[in-house]
Amino acid sequence: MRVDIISIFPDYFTPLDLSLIGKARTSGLLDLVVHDLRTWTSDVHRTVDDTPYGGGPGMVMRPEPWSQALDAVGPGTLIVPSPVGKPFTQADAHELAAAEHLIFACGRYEGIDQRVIDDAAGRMPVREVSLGDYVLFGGEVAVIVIMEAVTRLLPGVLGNADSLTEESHAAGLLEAPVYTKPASWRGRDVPEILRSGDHGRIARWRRDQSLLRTAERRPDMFAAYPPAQLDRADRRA
Ligand code: 6GU
Repeated sequence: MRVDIISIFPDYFTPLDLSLIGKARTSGLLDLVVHDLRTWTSDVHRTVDDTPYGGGPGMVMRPEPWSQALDAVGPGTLIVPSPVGKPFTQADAHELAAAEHLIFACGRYEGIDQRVIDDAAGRMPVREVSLGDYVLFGGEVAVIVIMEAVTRLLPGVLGNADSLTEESHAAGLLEAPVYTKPASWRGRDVPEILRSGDHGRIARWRRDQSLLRTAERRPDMFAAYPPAQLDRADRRA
């Protein structure tokens, strides 16, 4: 997969050299390039922003540097992280993981001139995505989050493909709690059933914990869970 990230703060992306994303890059599974938006400015001050039409606080990113940047790196699937985007989900991560080329446009200040996004949509798929109902300084940290969610879905990145099918959100439920050694710690014991070796009962216990956790912590997710996916033992739980 090819990924281009455009930002006025390229230094934000040094974490993408580390851990499994770094490994995906050195192994050639991920070809990721970070660009400084100011590369595509033409004035001596390398200006990327201006005052908003209609008035109001803050500054807006000017269209000219963005159009030149997108012409230089595109076309590809353009992702614009923004608090006014559609909520980013695991389903989106799967869709993006299937793309050949992703382009991330990191806005700062009050955002990017809307015409940049509308104009790009005439040439390539565009998604404005939000991480949640809060406001960040800019799209940079959101891009790191989205890249983690996407990269771990690329074939060959995770050693154990089972971690993908078993995990929270894959099945529309939260995962059960997990434990490791020691069996007793600060007077707290690992649930006996997990040490029983009875794989049938363990699977049932985990399923029950998933349902209970989801119902308590994510009533929205629980309500959306297809009733056809509930078995008879689930209904008892
Ligand atoms: Cl994706 N970007 C910014 N700037 N703020 C956000 C966000 C994204 N998601 C929530 N708040």
